[in-house]
Amino acid sequence: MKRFMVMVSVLLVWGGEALAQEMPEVSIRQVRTLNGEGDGSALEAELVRVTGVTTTGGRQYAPTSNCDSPPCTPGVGFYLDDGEAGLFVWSYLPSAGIETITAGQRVRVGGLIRSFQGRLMMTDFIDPACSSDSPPERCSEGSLPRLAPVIEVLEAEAAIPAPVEMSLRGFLETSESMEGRLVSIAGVFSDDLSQRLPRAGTGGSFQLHDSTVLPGETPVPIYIEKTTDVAGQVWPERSQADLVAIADQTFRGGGAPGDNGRQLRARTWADFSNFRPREDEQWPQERTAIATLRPGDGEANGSFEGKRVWIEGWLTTEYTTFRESRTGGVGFAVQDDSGGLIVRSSTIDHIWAPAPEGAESCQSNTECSGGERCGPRSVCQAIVDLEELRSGVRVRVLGKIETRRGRMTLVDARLDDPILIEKLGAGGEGEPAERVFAPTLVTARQLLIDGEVYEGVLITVADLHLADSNQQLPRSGQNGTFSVGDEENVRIGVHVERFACMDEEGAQVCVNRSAMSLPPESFSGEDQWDLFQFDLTGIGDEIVEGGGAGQRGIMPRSPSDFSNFRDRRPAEEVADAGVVVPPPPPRGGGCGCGAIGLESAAILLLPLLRRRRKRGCS
Ligand SMILES: [Ca+2]
Ligand SMILES: [Ca+2]
Repeated sequence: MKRFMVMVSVLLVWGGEALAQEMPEVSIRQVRTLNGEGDGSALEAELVRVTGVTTTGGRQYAPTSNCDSPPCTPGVGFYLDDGEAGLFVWSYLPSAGIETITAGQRVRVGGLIRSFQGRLMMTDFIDPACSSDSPPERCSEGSLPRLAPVIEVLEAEAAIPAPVEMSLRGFLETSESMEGRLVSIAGVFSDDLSQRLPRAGTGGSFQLHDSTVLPGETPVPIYIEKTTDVAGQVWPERSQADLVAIADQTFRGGGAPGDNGRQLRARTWADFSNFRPREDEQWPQERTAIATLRPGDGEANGSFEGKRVWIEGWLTTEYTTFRESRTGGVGFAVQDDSGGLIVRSSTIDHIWAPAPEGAESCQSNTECSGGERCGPRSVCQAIVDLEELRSGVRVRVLGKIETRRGRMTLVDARLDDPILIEKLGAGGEGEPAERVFAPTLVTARQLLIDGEVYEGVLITVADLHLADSNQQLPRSGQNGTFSVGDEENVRIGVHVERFACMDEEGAQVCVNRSAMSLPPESFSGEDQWDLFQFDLTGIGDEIVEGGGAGQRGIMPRSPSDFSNFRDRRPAEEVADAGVVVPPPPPRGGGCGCGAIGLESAAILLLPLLRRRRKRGCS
């Protein structure tokens, strides 16, 4: 500050350009040197001159500080780079002439060095004459007169310094010395299909990833001024691009700048080049038999864990049986001749028709015609309503293998790279378009010992009873478990999905439609519900609670998967109790569906169970 005052006392008799002549010439690197506190330039609040080549034209940038109110003209600015360091020059004074600056001019600029929210710039300054002992008259009217940075064009056409090549990670790790410089970053992409560049005439940030800042990590924003031609452009979906941009920093609040608020600043759409499909993950070119995906003995995960796979098979459940959420997505089990697998996605609202031979490749929907859309494998494909995905249909699924709490599932590869589900017709090798698998008959003991083989597979375990008669089914619309056992008292878990339901005569009947205590009131054995036996069909499952071994279990698809109810008690005992009619399966009465009460639901369900048994499962 002292130095500033000395300089001012020398300069006060001159104004304008003459004033600039007296500002000390420094390199941009010197301006970039941090002060002792580390929160601004070593030349903070001083008037200096720097020389460099413009890397942007003027009039690109919106106000970057709170100018005096009311009102002030929109700020204009440009960037300067001398091949060693870069600097933002910015003014809100209409007299600055910054608008006439074009990219690629060698200029000498004099002005005030100032940091604002982490961004260092050369900007307008108060007329030094007003600080003198006898200030001129103009200094006494209203706010103190300000002067814009003084610009001398030394060369009308100069070579713009080459951008500094780096990765997004490298950029985040740069220091103050890189701010204001032109940088180039190869292979940037968005990991969110719903993300859009700002609409024309508006500004905003666009979040970027690359091979060093992966999806799932905090992305790096590029700020797009509303005055650039980037606003209003369309980022081709599932594409990566090479990018040239200004290294920038901006953050709110005080404190040392550190690495806070590193962002890029867009210059022009021409800086986004070489759009091409992303290479970070490729879809497999061959299908894998489902059993191959399973881990071997003693392994937690198979060799496909975290990888993208392609499977084909037939649905063994409805597509909504194991849904990700109440609002959308799909969840179902699929089976081939080798094994079964649970498929889940929270991102899709349609499935695809198989891509025809020689289908057009694409990067976005706009490149596809005839109602087709750009599919996950970057080819144009027709879409099919989700409703066509029924139990028994043949499908191809491309997704990522992910095991959570012991349960292996096929899920979306990434947020912006959802699972691909194609409804297939009959296959070339005699595969039928529809196929209903008979449940594999398994004992509770086999399920415990060889559980992984049966995971995802439609199975039936016979002769089960409630392991503890005091158990309650999970509350309505919630996932949960209860325990069943066989006559050897081998116990397995029943894993209830909140969408384990079936449509029956207009009403949805769910395993856990509403909470109920067992046994139901209509059972004459009173609270001895465990004295009844039933067979249970469902998808073989595993859930690891905390650490240790997984709990093997079975996921019923609907109430009708509980079948063949009968009394465990000796015949004479049953006769004594006067029981003739077996109780309904453990399902919720009342259902939240209003009309059906507990007892009437029981009556409705009995003929239903008989019908299903007659029809058979295979
Ligand atoms: Ca800074
Ligand atoms: Ca497992």
